[in-house]
Amino acid sequence: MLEKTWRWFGPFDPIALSEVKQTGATGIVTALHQIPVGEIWTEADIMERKRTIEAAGFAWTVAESLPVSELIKLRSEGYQRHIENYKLSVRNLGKCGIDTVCYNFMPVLDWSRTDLEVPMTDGSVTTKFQSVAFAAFDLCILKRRNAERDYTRSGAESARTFYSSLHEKEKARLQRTILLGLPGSANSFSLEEFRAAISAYDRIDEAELRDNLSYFLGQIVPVAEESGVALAIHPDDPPWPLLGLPRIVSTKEDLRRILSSADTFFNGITLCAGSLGARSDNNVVDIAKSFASRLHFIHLRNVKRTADRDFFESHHLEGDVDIGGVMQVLVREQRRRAERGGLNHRMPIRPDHGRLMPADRILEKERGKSVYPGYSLIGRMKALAELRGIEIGVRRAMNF
Ligand code: CS2
Ligand code: MN
Repeated sequence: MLEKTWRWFGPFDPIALSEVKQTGATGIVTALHQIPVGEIWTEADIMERKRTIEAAGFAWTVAESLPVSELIKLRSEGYQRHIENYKLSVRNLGKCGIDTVCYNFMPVLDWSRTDLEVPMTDGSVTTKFQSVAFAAFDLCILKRRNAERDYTRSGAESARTFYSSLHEKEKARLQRTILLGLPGSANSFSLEEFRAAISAYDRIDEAELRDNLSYFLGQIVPVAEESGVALAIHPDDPPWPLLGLPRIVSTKEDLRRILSSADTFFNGITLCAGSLGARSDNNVVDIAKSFASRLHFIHLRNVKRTADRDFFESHHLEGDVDIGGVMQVLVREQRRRAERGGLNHRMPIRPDHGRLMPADRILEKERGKSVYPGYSLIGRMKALAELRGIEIGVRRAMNF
């Protein structure tokens, strides 16, 4: 069976490991969020977290994420120190027996949505991305220099009309949503900080960012290989450029290029079905098949596309991505790896996001802590249950 994992944000996560126990997950995916991006994950810090996880009866199987600093992505002043630190963190993870590292290479932003609280008719709450709202933020709230260049005339006009249709409260909510910090961090940007972070990329186009990624891989992959740690790049979410920032991990072609830039097992992919699936020209099953031998971590999640570059997060078995088809590829690949006695045949998967259920709200109230959007207990428990069921169904049908 594929290894079932659960993302846990550490001791401050409102969900306890004792609760994760009933979900069917056996592996924990976590990060040392307390360590500033760019600094070293020491063996002592890693071991402390590992012991907490093991004491609760789990294994720590993937580091998600070992974040890549903006300095490295920009390759600007100070990046070498961060690269050396990254190498040390990878070595330390290897020494502590953590053999998979997830990271991404998205400038400034991690995943982006325009609404994190979309009520659905079944009473659950989901997230969505709406291009016109994002453009409205860019043109009317952020007022990014030269933003006009990134939109067609009619696109910009629709964004302005959309913006003027919003109440003040809705405008403020849109701003808050887009500036919200990454999952795992409590910080969010101010508009000023956000502008500065973006303008650092003024001179960086797609080609240059690709170059910086291959430089990074050239430095880190040999260390990963020596340490027995498989690197797994997470695709862009959503998989297209935002705010004039280049994005280079969005399509099958992008992934092919990354894999061939350092052609070893240790340079691999996190297959995030929901991220890739937001683009109608990405066939996730085909992508999974094409790169099966280099998939080190799998995020299963689904999206429903409502227009070009608009989507909401659907229930896991209901969106546009053929999760059953992806599962077939994974099950086949796991068998192949096991037969070869190969590396990494655990093939860790996790439900990436779940709906916020009314019962999750009660839990939040009781604990006086809110969960990160997409990271509630009941919503993800449902998702994981569905994924486990579909895996067994697929295995039966394939006689595996
Ligand atoms: C995650 C990402 O919540 C999510 O969507 O898949 O935040 C992911 O952890 C990072 O992009 C990986 O570096
Ligand atoms: Mn993901």
